[in-house]
Amino acid sequence: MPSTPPSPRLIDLLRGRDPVLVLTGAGVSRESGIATFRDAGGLWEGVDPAEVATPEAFQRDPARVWRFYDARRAQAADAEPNAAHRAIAAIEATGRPFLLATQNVDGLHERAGQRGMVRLHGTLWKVRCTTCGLVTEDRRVPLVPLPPLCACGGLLRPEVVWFGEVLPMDAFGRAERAAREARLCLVVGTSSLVEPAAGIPRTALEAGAHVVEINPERTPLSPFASECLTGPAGEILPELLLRAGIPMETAA
Ligand code: BV8
Ligand code: ZN
Repeated sequence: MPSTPPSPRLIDLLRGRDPVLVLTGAGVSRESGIATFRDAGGLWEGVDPAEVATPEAFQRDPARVWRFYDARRAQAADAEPNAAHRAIAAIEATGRPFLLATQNVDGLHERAGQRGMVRLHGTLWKVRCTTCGLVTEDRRVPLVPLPPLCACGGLLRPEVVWFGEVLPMDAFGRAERAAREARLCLVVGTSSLVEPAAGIPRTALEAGAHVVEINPERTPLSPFASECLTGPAGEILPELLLRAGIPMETAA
């Protein structure tokens, strides 16, 4: 359990029927064995994001960018959802108004049975043709040839949001609306460094929600959060559900 126990307010809100918004980042997949971006040993240690996560990088060297994403697809394909993913799906399963807004692209929330969710930064498991614009599901691991080509001959890119690219407006719009309605906002496993996703919990705070950060480390959100539960999400979330009497789905 986290260093500081959860507040009675948090347990009451989890027990209740008020709307809940959950925002997740790479930390929620850490206990599935998927590297985060900015932790020690993370995906971007020794790699400049501008080299692999911008349209310019893709323009300059598509094979280099695809090697980075092909490796992440292989890692995600081998990973299983962990207790944090299952706990978030269990909160939704209570039937209260719920939305998950994830920055993650690994597909583990979906595999944990999550329904009501928006993907703020896209998904590893779709590709988009840079010539004809066709978006298709693509689960090939590994990708051969690399870089992959569309049936029209055009170069395919990952359907993810790179730096300098606009987030999918419907996804971001739904997350912002949910942030204004939520009475409880759980912010799980994100360094809260990347905008505009990092602004979503601020919207919830301004609308009077109880905002709870679940993270082993402090982040720029920590000083503003209603409470911070310090520790791994895979331990803290199941414990919270136990205290709130919310059943965890048995392994799907
Ligand atoms: C936009 C691609 C504008 C997908 C990603 C200054 C200069 C340049 C740009 C900017 C700037 N200031 C602001 C910007 C904009 C920029 C930005 O925010 N930059 C930051 C870095 C300064 N944002 C953008 O460019 C966005 N677009 O603004 O467009 C625009 C407007 C109009 C018209 C045109 C354009 C696009 C943002 C999306 C970028 N894409 N990646 C992919 O490959 O996945 S960002 C990348 O970071 C990932 O997508 C990831 O989702 C995101 C956030 O990272 P986290 O998920 O938080 O992961 P991280 O490793 O950082 O943290 C993990 C956390 O987990 C840690 O806190 C750790 O303690 C914790 N943890 C570890 N273990 C556990 C745990 N927690 C719980 N349990 C555990 N067990
Ligand atoms: Zn095409």
